[in-house]
Amino acid sequence: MSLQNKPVPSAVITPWILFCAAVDNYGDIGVCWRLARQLRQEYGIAVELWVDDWAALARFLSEPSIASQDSHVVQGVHFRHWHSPWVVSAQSLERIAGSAVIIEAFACSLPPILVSAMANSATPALWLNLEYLSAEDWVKECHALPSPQSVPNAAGAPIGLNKYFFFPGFVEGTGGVLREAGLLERHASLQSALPLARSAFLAPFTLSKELLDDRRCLVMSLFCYEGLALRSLLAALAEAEERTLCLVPEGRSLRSVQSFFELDEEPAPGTVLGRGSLTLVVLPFSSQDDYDRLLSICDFNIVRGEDSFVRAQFAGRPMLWHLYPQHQNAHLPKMEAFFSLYSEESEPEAALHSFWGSWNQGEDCRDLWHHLRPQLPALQRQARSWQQKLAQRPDLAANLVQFYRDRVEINGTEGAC
Ligand code: TRH
Repeated sequence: MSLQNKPVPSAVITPWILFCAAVDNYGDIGVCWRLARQLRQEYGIAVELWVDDWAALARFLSEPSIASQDSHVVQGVHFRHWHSPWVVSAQSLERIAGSAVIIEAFACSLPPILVSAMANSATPALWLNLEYLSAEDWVKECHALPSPQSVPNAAGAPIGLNKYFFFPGFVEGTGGVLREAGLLERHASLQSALPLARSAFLAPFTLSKELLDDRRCLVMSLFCYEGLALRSLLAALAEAEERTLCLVPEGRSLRSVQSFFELDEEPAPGTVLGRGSLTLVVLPFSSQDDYDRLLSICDFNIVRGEDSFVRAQFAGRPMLWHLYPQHQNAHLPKMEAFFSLYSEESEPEAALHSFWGSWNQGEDCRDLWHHLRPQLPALQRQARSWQQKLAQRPDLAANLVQFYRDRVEINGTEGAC
């Protein structure tokens, strides 16, 4: 019996509280929102999601009206504005400290008064630090480890409290990745009627019938960070023999689009640009569900960060992962670690590997793209095989619920140590 079908014990229904600090971009809020929705919808858990950057949240959810509120419910998830300093009533503090689970997303540091209230609570919440996703080997060693914290009580004496590291990952022994029920079925349904799904998606944009009817035209989504690699790809697409329709959601990629097309300002959503064999459409930033549709209907997806990277894997299309760039190329070992899991070591994958490597070092990728493009049909088979493999693993929400059950219901221990 899958976890989703198991009866949910009443203890699981008591609120889970998530704290999210938006670092920059949308990855942090994207992951927290996706997780919160799944916990609510598939496990019936009441979820409260505290977010510090309320303006970014309003943009992310395309709900400008929430900007003037401090609390808002979307699809059953209760969003709350995390002000600094964090001021809550004594009653709320006690309620939150004694909830079922508190998730500190991406080491965002809980408000000190909450940590202190947890330490002093008779039934403290299970405290988890949800970490960034990585395919590196050490993740297995660190996943689910407790980190004992010493918190002073009202009299200044130390009280022990455990915080657990919860590491998402791709292999057994890690926390898994987010995958809600029905995701693969939705992709299969869109992809089984691809021409229809594509024309429905592209209907709002002014594109010639000739382009839309061109079966050899490659359809690509592009959601990455700006830079030379991106500009070199646009140049390669423009000079290629076969056409490309490149779909670019609003965001940082547009800085390079602007400079490639020598525009005075960043192009607005709805703009269609052309050079040589390349047609480029600027898309509005959409809901997460519509972004999944985009990934599903494309032949190749360029994705970034953490969440779009995982979603592209489940879309089952060949892809390029643009990692969040780190000082001294510290992101490259992360790329290599993932690629060695992802790859079946075929020749087309060697071309993909070179492309990913150069792109993630900010190099010119023009020639590498020309070499890669003929390999896409073979890479499509490999992407599908990875999609199926990944879907066999328990997902992040299921693993979190299981961790909670093991820790609280079977052992009867919560955060206290
Ligand atoms: O925005 P990102 O670059 O986030 C990154 C990573 O999370 C990284 O780990 C972190 O350290 C850094 O931020 C600070 O990329 P990511 O993770 O793909 O998040 C984008 C989110 O936006 C994801 O949830 C998908 C969503 N999205 C939409 O909802 N609609 C859209 O139109 C698009 C393009 C994306």
